[in-house]
Amino acid sequence: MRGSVKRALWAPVVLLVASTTLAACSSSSSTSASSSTSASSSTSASSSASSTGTSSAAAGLKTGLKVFVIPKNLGNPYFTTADSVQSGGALAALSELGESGTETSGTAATPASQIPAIQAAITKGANALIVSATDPSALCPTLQSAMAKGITVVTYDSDAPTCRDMFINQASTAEIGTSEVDVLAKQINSSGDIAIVSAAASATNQNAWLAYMKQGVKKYPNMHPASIVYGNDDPTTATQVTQGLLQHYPNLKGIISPTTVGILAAAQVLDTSKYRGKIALTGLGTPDSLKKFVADGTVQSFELWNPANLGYLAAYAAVNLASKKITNSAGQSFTAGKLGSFTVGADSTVLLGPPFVFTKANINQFNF
Ligand code: RAM
Repeated sequence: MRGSVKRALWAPVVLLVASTTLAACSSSSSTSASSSTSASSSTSASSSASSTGTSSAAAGLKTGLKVFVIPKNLGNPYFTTADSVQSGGALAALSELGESGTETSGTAATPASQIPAIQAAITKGANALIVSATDPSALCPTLQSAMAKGITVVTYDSDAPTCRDMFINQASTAEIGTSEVDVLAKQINSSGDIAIVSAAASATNQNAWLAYMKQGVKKYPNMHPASIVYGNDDPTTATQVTQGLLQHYPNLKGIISPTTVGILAAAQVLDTSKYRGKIALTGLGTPDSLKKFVADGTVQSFELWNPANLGYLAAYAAVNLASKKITNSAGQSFTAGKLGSFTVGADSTVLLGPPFVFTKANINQFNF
């Protein structure tokens, strides 16, 4: 009975997300113009050498296309890796192909912060948009208006299923959701109160993973879902909601945080003698940000894909579509430079591949 009562409580709640924090997030969007300008100026060189419509090294692909890469938010290291030239992400692929690549977004992972960047990209004459959706419903009218103008819309990382041409999925949604529960179960002997520190309540990817976690936990009758809290991909908020969990659930045994920002914040909160090794933490994180916590025992294992490869693949997909070299129909194939060949699957989705599982034994082999 206790289990079922707790299970019913594993519903989304916004715990200790101070309104002041949210206000701070949205007001910071006023700085997005300068952020996006600096991000875009770093990529403008790649475009100056080419003109729209000429064929590139990759046969049949147009060059000089204006492609805007629009992550959930700027300043999130996960997206910096996914998008940047330096890491070999989306802008590196666009440069290879002779396109004009620009990264732009707001600074908060909210539709209010992201939509103006999408609208500005449309106004600037975008040929393609590569978007990680903060909120599929809120973004849809803008993305649909882009598609109506003939602009290619590719989502990556977080989908907007009814208003894009193609989605580049980082890893199987089911596999991510269920494996995170399994990883945590192993660490806590399949027993005790557990909680989730998610990102934004509106994010497609987070909600898709959560749905599989809710299913997956049913396998473990002694694991009690206590709460889901939202850190909004903001370090301060993620820290506060994690601290709130610890206060409200003194018997908490484990946390899953399927967000790179959330898991880092949670690791920092748990990295004290009071909690280290007593409350298990897993989720999706970047190996570089969590090496310290794996070394000291705060985190045993967690997962992620290579974000740079995700961005790189999304860029190749967008250019292939915008060049009309492929359509978004299942069975269409294209080459994504150094990553090789990919085939479009059901729902116009392309899958990057299985995620990595990081542990003490392998984490130092990864640098992202
Ligand atoms: C965060 C974002 C992103 C997610 C990763 C794992 O940076 O929420 O959408 O895919 O974590």
